[in-house]
This record gives sequence, C-alpha cells and structure tokens, in this order.
Amino acid sequence: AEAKWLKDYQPPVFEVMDLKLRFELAPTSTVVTNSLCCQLANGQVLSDMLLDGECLTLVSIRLNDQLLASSDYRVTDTQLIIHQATLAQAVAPYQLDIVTEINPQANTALEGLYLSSGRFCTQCEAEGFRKITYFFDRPDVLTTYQTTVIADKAKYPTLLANGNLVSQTDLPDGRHQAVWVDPHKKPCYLFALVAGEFGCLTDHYTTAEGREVLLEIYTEPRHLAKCRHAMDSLIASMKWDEQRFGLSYDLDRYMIVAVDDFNMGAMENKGLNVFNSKFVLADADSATDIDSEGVEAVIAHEYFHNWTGNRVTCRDWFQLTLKEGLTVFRDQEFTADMLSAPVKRIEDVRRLRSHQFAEDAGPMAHPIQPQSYIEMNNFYTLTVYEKGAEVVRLYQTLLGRDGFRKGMDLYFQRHDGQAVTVDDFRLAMTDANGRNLTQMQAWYQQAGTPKVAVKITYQPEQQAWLLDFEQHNPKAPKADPLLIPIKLAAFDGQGRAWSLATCANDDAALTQVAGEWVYLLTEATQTLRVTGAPADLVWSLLRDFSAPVILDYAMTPADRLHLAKFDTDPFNRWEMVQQLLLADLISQVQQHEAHQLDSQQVRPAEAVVTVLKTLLTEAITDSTRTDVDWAWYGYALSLPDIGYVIEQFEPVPIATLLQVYPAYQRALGVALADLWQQTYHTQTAQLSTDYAYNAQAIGRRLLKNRALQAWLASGDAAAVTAAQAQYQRQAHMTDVSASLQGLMQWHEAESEPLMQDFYQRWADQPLVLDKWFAWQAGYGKVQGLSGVQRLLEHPAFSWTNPNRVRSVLGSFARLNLALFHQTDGAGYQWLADQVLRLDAINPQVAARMVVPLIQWRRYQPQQQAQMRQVLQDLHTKIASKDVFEIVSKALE
Ligand code: HT7
Ligand code: ZN
Repeated sequence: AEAKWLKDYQPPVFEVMDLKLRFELAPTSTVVTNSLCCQLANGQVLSDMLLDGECLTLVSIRLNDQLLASSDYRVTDTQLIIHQATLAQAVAPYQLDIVTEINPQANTALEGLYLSSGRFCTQCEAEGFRKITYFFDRPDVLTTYQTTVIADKAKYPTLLANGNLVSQTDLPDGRHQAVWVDPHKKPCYLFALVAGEFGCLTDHYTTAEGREVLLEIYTEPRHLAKCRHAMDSLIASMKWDEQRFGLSYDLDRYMIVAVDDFNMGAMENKGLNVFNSKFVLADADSATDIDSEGVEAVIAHEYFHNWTGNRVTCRDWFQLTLKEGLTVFRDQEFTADMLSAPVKRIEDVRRLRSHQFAEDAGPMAHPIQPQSYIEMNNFYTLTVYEKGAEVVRLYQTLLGRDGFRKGMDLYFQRHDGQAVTVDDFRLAMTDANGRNLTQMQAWYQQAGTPKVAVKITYQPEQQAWLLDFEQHNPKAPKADPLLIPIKLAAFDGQGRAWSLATCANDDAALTQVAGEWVYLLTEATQTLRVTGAPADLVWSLLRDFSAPVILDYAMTPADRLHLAKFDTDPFNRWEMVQQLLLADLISQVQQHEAHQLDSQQVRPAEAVVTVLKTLLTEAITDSTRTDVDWAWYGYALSLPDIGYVIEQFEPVPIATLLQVYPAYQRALGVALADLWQQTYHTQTAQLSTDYAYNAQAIGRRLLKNRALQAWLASGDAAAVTAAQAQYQRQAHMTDVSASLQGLMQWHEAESEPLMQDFYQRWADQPLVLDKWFAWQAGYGKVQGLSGVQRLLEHPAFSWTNPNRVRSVLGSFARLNLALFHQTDGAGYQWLADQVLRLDAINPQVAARMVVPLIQWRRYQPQQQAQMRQVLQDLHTKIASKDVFEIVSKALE
C-alpha cells in the first residue's frame, strides 16, 4: 500500500462542467450510467485522463458518442485510463458516457452504494464515489449533478438524491424513476442517493432571506415518532447559524435519512444528509440524555457543514481539518448556547484529554494537517476533529467573537464555491482583523500535545509576581514555538478577583480580549512580570482551557482549594477539584507500586474529602434552587476518567491502576456515603416524573445519577435497593441506563434479572439493544472473556452492523480494562482475533477497533510483549490497507 503526500499535490488536469448519473437499482446488479462533460483545466496540457474507480465492472465507454474500443483505454484495479491519443482524436469538451455495474448487496464495507436493511444508500466521503462509478474522486473537482434513480416502485417507493426533485414518473414494468438536480457545484464526496421504504416527518423553515425550506426526516416507518427531537434540533441549528454567523440555507429542501448500518455518525451530503440512526432517533423511553445531546450536536454539525465544508470545501484531504475542525467548533458553540456553556467546555476538554491526548502521544500521532496517509479513512481522527476545533477556537480567543466573525465573513466572501486550504482560512482571519497570525501555522504542522511549564514566584521587596512560562512539545522538540494564549486571573486571600488593570504595565503580550486577560506566549520561554500586587494572590491560569496544552504547574492543595472555592471561571473551578483528585489518585498508585499501600488501604486524602463534602453539602442545601448549573456539580464530583489517569504514567502500571482506581471509587463512596445518598434523594425529589430536555433537568439527572453511582460503589445495600427501584420505575432511559450501569459495575449479580428484563423489553429496538450489548461487554466481569465471547454468538449480534460491533468490541477494550489487560494477555489476543475477522467484512470499522492495542509501548514490559506479539501476528495476516496502516505505524 502506497502513501499519498501533501507535498505531491497537483491541481486537476480536467475540469468537469456537468455530470449526469443514471442508476437502475437492483440489489446484486445495479447499472450506473455516468455522462460527464469535461475539458482541459486552465493552463493544463493534454495527457492521459485518469479516472478513479474500484470494484466496478465496466460495461461500455463512449467518447463524444463513439463507442471506444478496448485499445483506446486501460483499466486497472483502481483506475480507468483513457489514452491521450484517444482524446487527441476527439473534440473538446469531451462527452464521456461510461456504463458500469456494481453489487450493492455484497458491499459490507458500507462505502459507495450499499444496502442497509433492504434500503439503498450511499457513503462517498472520503473516497467512496470511486466505488460507484469512474470519476475524478478528489474534492477539488466540483461540478453540477443531475441524478436519475430508477427502481421497483413497490420495494423502493422513496427515491432521493441531492438537490431539488424535478420529476417523478411511473415506468411500465412496475418501476418508477425520480430525477433530481443539484444546482450547486460540489465535489463527488458530497453525492448521495437513497432508495427504499421510509416514513417521513416533515416541517418547514423560513430563512432570514425569506426562502421557504421543506424539512424532511426519513426513517423506518415504525420509528417516525422518535424524530421530533432531531427536527427541533435542525430548526434550532438553522436559526442559530443565521444569528451567530449570518449563514442561511440555500436550497428549497433539506433531507435527513436515518439508516441502521453506518460507519460513522452522519454525512453532510448536499441537501441529503445520511445519518446513523443513533443520531436521529431519540425519545425519552429509548434514549438517554447523552444520546439526545448527541442527536442535537450531530444534526447541527451536519447542517453547519452546508457552509463550512460544502459551499467552501477542501482542496485535498490533507485539509480535512479546514471543514471538520471548524464545524466541530461551530457545533460546540451551538451546544454551549443551547444547554450550558461551562458544562459543554468541561465535556469537550474531558474528551480531548482522555482520548485525543492519547492519540497525540501514540504511534498514530499526526498534525491536524497530516502530511501523508495510506488510507484516508484512518485520518478522521480526534486530532483532526477535536484538536482541530481547539485550534479554530484559538482564533476566537485571540480575536474575540467579533473579530472571529469578521474573519468568517471574509472567508465566505473570498471562497464561496471554492476548494481551499487551511492557509486560506488563516489568511481570512488575518486580513479581516489586520493581525499577523503567521505563527498560527505551526499549530497545523506539529503532532503532539505541547507542554507549558509555569513557575510563579513573588518578590516581596518589589511587590512583584514573576510568572515564568516555558513551552515545549515532546513529540516535536525542534519545532518552532507556538502562539499560545493563556487566559489568566488572580484571586487574593479573601477570594476577591484582583484586577490586572491596576498593573497592566508595559508587557505587550498581556492583552485584554472581551474583558478577559490573555497572556500571549510566542517564545519558548517568556516571563510575565506583574508589579504592585499583593503577596496573597493565587493565580488562575489557562482559564476556560484557553489552549490545547498540558499545563505543568505544581500548585499546593491549599491553592487548589482556594480556587475551587473562589475562581469566577467555572471551568477552572472544576479543574481545581479534578486536579486535587488526580494528584491524590496518582500518589496512591505510586504508593501501591512501591508496596507502601495495599488496595484495602486506598483512601481519599483529606483535601479531597473536604472539597467534595463542601460541594455535596451545597448541592443538598441548594437543591430547590433553579439557577444552579447542576451538571457542573455532577462533573466536579466525578473522578477524572481512567483514560486521563492512564495518560499520567509512563510506563503505565496498569495492574496497579486497575486495583487502585476502583478501590478509590469505593473508598470515596464510603467516606461520603450519607451525602451521596442525600444528594440522590434531594435531586430525585426535584425532578418531575415527566421527562424534559433542558439544561436544568439534564443537570439534575446527571448529578443524581452520579450520586447513585458513588453510593452504589460504597457497598451500601440501600443503594442497591434504590437502583433497583429506579430501574423498576422505568421513568426514562437516562434513569434506566444509570441504574443498570451502576449495578453492573458494583453489584453484577443483582443486575442480572434486570438485564434479562431489559432484553425482553427492547429486543426489537436495535439502538437500545446496542446498550445491552455494550454494558455487558464493558462491565461484565463475572464470566470473564467467555462472557464477552458469548455476546458475539448471541443471535442478535451482527458483524455487518457497525453499531453492534462497536457495542461489543469497542466497549470491551475501552471500558472492560480488567479483562482487556488480563495478565495472560488473552484479552489482547481476543480483540486481535475479532479485528481480523471484521477486517474481511468492514475494514474501516476494523481499523478503529484495533486502536486500543497500538498503545503497547506505553505499558510495562509484560503487557508490551503480549501486545506487540499480537500486533506482529496481525500484521502478517491482515488484508486491508486500513488496518495495515495502523498496525504498521504501531510496530515502527
Ligand atoms: N464528514 C463526515 C465524515 C466521514 C464519514 C461519515 C460517514 C461514514 C463514513 C465517513 N467517512 C468520513 C462526517 C462528519 O464529520 O460530519
Ligand atoms: Zn463533520
């Protein structure tokens, strides 16, 4: 398998003026007629025409209506090459009519045209269009599309494609046809076609420009009632994008189709989004709050792509973060406005630190603009998406919301209808604000999470504080320093915010943006001197997580407690509690490793108990208040994710960690059992039995269920009774799920009858059944690996449904760490065996499932050897370039 490189980019040789596609749909043999009109692009000279195509059976090719002979062209596994000599004999523009045949039913990779539960659908990003027909499958070739879809009317009553429906006709032989025209030029990765039997929820939206838009959500008819939340989210997104960015929708119809078999979350095809049904279907009975928030965010994300991705697209796939980082940033801002901004920030940073930081420290580490890839699908990563969004956020932190908006306006003004690069985005931000942002370039080019070490000292004689900053990136030690904005503030001994304005001396790097102080790091080392300031200040740094870095700043527990109490930035108040917990956990793991402590002796430190006690007491006392951000309390009272704790060690003493972490959870449960119980009851009392989707109610449920978890961990029998009762009430899936997960984790035997009951209730609802599989794979310990193996043999398990596969394989490796890392290495071997099996069915998903194994170098010698052996073995057997690329990098 050969790598493609950013440095080798060449502009397209041919320009496509129009593309007409005709599909005669049949499960095992669909005929695709592709009529494309093209000419040499400006400044190009005639050469062979290279059209991408894979897994296609060529039927015929005509050039300007002349049937080509086999000597006029060449077909390889990946291309159709029309010889230069053939073209030279024809008159431009070239009209090519290419007929091919494909087998959607055999397409279990779910890329190109495939069948999902008897419905046809497509997935073209990144390079799937080449599995539908021969074409220039690259994002910088844009053209208009007309799509004719022909199929049996009884089996496939709904026929959809991008754009506007121009005609629908019955054909004599029981078939019918629909013709769709998309007037907007687009790259082929945004092409979509759907055909099958669907129910449809409709609504309308009138844009700020006065356009009447028909909104449609298509799903299996039995699921129609679960589409309302998705529709409300779509309408809210359309409104929000007009208000925040002045961006309106540009077609008369916006369609969303939910399908069960889907490799990722959703796809932003122009005017016809295709979604994993997980991100469309949600009602209180069957979806948790987290699921509903996912629906809202993904609906918004795909909608926002209409401008950031579709109207302005990427020049090549190395620019993926241009659309994904920016669109994630936009969906984060949307969710922050819909629910709670601080909580959204906390959730995003938790995710970044637990997962993206690990990716950035491992063998798959890459800059947000990768330099090369073998399989593009492997680069739809947390780095390109989440870190990419953090880099976009840096512009807003530097320029303020207004400055950022000016940059966005200029970006659209300059590049609407174009395929551009991340440099074009930076230049728009630069030019719109008259700021030199050249240094931002480095954020696109370096892999690895930068570290910022801070030392703070006070000089009493001068009443001066010295803040020494040093930045370095262990993955790129020689790289240029980055532009890192550090939002900061200081609080005096009484907890009063101390105004930096009184001393904002002559340091040009210290600026105020939207009322916040921002210190701009531009050098490898830099010192901020603050004079005329009292000695009792406590510094709050990297407020709101103002840059995606690791802050190395040794604070005393007392200072952390001080900020946990007084900081005005809710993110940093949360952060201080988390740091107290993390430092305590690390210290107990270290003591356990040094044989100074056994699991029975694990106890939270006094400072931890104090701060959590204070928070719980506040939550209990204030429980009737309606102006409290309860989700903030829920997160402040949660332990740092184990993934983040793992990140703190090199090598990772996994066996010890897997004893200490649950022992710590148990001890925390015991130490504060009464308060957890009271929190559970006081919050329950405030929650109406009717489900409501708003920040207050979501926050209360989050806190209540966090309290239930901790109370269950304490071992108190009353907690088990409370969890069982919560399950039996069947109020909504958020509560059902919390009770079952808590019981499975801490009282597996007691969870069993409830799990059986759950199965009976939900056996016919795939998305809910995914949870049943995921909980057992993620938390089931009693039956060991054979219990997880049995899930694969369950009649409801399916290798061709990615959600189901992720529920078992993904949850096992992510959550069931005790089994995954079991000492004989059988957990590693089991996962590798399943990856190999999956690789033959769906390489894209298989490549995701292998990732937990690639971190092998971070572990101690025994696990290292076991994981490496499993990977080496896999390397010799694997067929796909997807898994091959990841395993090869891991073994480099
Ligand atoms: N732009 C999409 C990325 C994508 C994808 C989606 C579904 C299946 C396969 C896919 N490959 C790439 C999704 C998004 O970020 O909005
Ligand atoms: Zn996206």
